[in-house]
Amino acid sequence: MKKLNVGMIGGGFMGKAHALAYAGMPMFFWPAPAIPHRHTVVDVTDELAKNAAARLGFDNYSSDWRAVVENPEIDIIDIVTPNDSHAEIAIAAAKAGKHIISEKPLARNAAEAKLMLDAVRAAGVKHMVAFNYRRTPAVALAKKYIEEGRIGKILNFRGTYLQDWSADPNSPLSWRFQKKIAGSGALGDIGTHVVDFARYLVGEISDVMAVAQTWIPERPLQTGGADKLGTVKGDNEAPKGAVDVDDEFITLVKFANGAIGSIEATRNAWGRNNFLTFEIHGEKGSLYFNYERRDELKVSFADDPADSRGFRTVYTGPAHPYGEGLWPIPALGIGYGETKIIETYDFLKSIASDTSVSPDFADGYQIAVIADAILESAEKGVWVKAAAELA
Ligand code: NAI
Ligand code: SOE
Repeated sequence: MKKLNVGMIGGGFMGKAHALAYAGMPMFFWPAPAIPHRHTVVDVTDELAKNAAARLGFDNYSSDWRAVVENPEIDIIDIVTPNDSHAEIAIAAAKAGKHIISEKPLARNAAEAKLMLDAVRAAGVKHMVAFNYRRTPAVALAKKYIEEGRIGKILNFRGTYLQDWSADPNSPLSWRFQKKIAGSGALGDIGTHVVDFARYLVGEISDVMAVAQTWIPERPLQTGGADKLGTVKGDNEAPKGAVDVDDEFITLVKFANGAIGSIEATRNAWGRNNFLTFEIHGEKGSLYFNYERRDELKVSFADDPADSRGFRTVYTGPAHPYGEGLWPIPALGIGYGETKIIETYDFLKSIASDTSVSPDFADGYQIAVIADAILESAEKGVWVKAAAELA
């Protein structure tokens, strides 16, 4: 079985999730399309990188991502750094002929994302952007029902992503609150996951009409380091820095196929944790998903008997997408790790079988175009077109 050497750039939250997926994928999906080998992990200092290698099971470590990108032993570059370095690393990796998986959002804006797309296309390498939530089996099941026509023509998509880790003003000014690093706030960080759902399940978004707000304009400074997502508080007496990204946005959307809908995201909604939801209404039925109950897809079909009409719950398991590799009884529990394991499986399958995989950098670019359009609409108070030229 082919072994593919991974060079992973970044050893924080996503470094942990991706390393777990490299270790776990062949245990779930056997025969594996290829065996991912944790070759080298990179972080900003040798000390951090050495620590990451020990924790995450990599053979080697480095503080020089350029050297790792150029290393002929490496087959895959995995980008799990904050958003400002995705483009530079991906473009260098493409030039070096490496297959690339990059965390979301693909880049800070559409212009950067386009350069990344051009680079992977010119190099002919495989590329994927890590919108892993669409690989939750219940979400893939919704896609299957839609493709089978079970809910008919789609009329409406209503999507939310609500968290509360930044609602406390003492959650420090990590990279996620700085435009020069993150590109945007709740929009790029979590709203783009909902945009991915909308495009995956309904179709291309053509127009947006948005509002956006920054609720907490300054936060205690944090110098460098991984984002602890509000679990380590800043010092209220410490110097503060300005937040220059959105804390919250809401947008109306029009789809190219005529459907309409809304998308909203905030990290300031006390009581909400990973409240990533969609409700889709079609001419023949409705579907509802909430990641906080990710084993469940709620379904209601128009031809259900009148005396039992209403949402019922399908618990995902062996009969459903990816069921052949996951746990043998429905509702044993799909976790965040499993979504990353499935993502890794599909990415390695695309490399081993020389086929494309979705979402790829073209999807990441179109999502960046939509995100830019949402910001423009919020600023100008007008509808904005959101379609990229993808010739
Ligand atoms: P984090 O702050 O936990 O970790 C980032 C790591 O990258 C740190 O160890 C940092 O020292 C290192 N780093 C920064 N610049 C570097 C460079 N130039 N070279 C090497 N290492 C560098 O960040 P987290 O949460 O892991 O986020 C990373 C990326 O993953 C972001 O793009 C984020 O949007 C995305 N993400 C995606 C999630 C998903 O569900 N798909 C969940 C969380 C984050
Ligand atoms: C923080 O809001 C975060 O870690 C995002 O960066 C991820 O994309 C999301 O999946 C979980 O929350």
